[in-house]
Amino acid sequence: MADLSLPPDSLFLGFDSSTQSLKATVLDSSLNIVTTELVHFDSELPHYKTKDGVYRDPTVNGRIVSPTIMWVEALDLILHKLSSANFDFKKVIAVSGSGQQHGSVYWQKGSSQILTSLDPNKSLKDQLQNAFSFKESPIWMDSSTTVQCREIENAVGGGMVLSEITGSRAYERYTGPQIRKLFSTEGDLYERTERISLVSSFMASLLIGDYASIDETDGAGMNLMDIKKRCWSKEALEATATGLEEKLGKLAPAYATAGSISQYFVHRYGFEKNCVVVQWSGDNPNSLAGLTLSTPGDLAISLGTSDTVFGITKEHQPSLEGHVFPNPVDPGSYMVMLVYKNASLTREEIRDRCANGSWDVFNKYLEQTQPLNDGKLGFYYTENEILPPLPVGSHRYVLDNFSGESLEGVKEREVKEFDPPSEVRALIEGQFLSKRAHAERFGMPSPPIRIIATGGASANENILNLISAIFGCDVYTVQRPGNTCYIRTSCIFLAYSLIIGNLCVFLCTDSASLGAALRAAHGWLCNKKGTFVPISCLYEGKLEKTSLNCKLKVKAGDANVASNYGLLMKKRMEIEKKLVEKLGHF
Ligand code: XUL
Repeated sequence: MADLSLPPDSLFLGFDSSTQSLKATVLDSSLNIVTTELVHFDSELPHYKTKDGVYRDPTVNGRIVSPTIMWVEALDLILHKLSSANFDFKKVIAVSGSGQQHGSVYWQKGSSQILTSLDPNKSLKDQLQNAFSFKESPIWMDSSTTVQCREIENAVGGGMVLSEITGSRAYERYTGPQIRKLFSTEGDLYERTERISLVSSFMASLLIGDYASIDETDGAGMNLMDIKKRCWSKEALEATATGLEEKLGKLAPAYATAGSISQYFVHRYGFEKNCVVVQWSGDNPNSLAGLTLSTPGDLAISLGTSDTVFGITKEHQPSLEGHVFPNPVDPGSYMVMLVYKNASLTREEIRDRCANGSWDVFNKYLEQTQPLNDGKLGFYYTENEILPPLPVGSHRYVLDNFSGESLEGVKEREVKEFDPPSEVRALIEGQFLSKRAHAERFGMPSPPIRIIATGGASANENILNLISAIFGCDVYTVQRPGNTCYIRTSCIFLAYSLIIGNLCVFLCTDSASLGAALRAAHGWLCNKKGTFVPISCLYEGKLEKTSLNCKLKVKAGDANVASNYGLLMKKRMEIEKKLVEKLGHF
């Protein structure tokens, strides 16, 4: 039998370059977490003056960007922090990572030269300061490209045709519409761009000291790639900008090796020169890997700066809602996904406004109030939402005559406010009713066999109880050794946490950096074998002994409650439809 084992004593490093932070997770060869690290942008790199890791442009509706050089500085800082903690870089035989999806980086002509000759005695920031034609990277929160979306869809024959070709209709945050906007409005800077990277391939480029390919999974988040053939689509490229194919470079499978780690990291941090960098991919695809999602009946819900719902399917069925990507760890299947922009930042806004800024009070309100919230339904958007496409605003309704048994004679009445406990429940019930409704509409399993919850809010048992009640299935979370890791209080913004002295106990729920570390091991193995090997070879028969193991947290509750929620969901979708008809284009 072929030897598919990982070398004992070797380590695998996974990053997650996300909206608010850069995280790192290290796995050993038994796939157990040995260390984690984090750089929080707002608090640890305050000179960029970001809020939540981004700039919200007050002069252009929906324009949201991040300073590209901040991500560069964060990479040196996180490695410096690991080095100060005596982390042994020599043992790392493979590195990979996750990037927030869709965000793009614009390398100025001549930058490849800088990248290939980085000096380990100077910081990355000092050397790459002038490497970008656009200094601010458009990111996934941006919603300023509605015009470009319609132009691209019209040019290829409509939204459904684009979805058939690329896996999604045109979305404002997708990289193609973002590129089209820069091409149309700042043509000279576009001309001066020699390479366009995604956040994922950008970070991989820093590590290999050369332009890394875009991986086929994250590439599907651009409205530019032919999802079946896994190459750039001529029609989509032509509809977007001229000279684009050359600026995008080649595509590569997620399990491929991008290159060896550059001399910069060998000399500055002590990596071995033959340490390989496996293609980085998007944060959601890496979470799918980290949650070891492999059964089509399983659904994952990730609760973070964005909330996402995703699962696996064998077929690509084009739709005007949701997204399809190639599965990053199985070339024979696809990943399907829904994305919500109003997620943890909206939960925090309501916690601050209604619960004195305290998660304890927030949780008490969830415990005090009854399922179905006496027919109170709320829609809360602190950012322009993706799903449904509604602008910033709140809408509250009371359903008169609603008992949960039938919708006959039930009428909605709009109200201005709810009492604080009802507001908290309306927010959380609303977020998960919407997820259930859209997941059902998109053809995801209903009810799912099980839900695996991840991300900061999956540490909140009240929220897990509500997920199980609304979806009517068991809810699992990802288990960690001891379920905690210790990091400095600067991370406090990022998860439900408990302060002990000057440390906080942080529930390690970042499946994106964990998935990246796992993919580093997978890519290393594929590289060693010279061919693709199924990722399950790494953990088959021993999953419960690894940090990848999922744990049952809440058993499926009363089926009647889930069915009552089904009625509330139906009513919510009727109201949502009316709201979209009235306000739906921003
Ligand atoms: C996915 C999406 C977000 C970002 C967040 O389509 O836009 O989930 O990936 O990092």
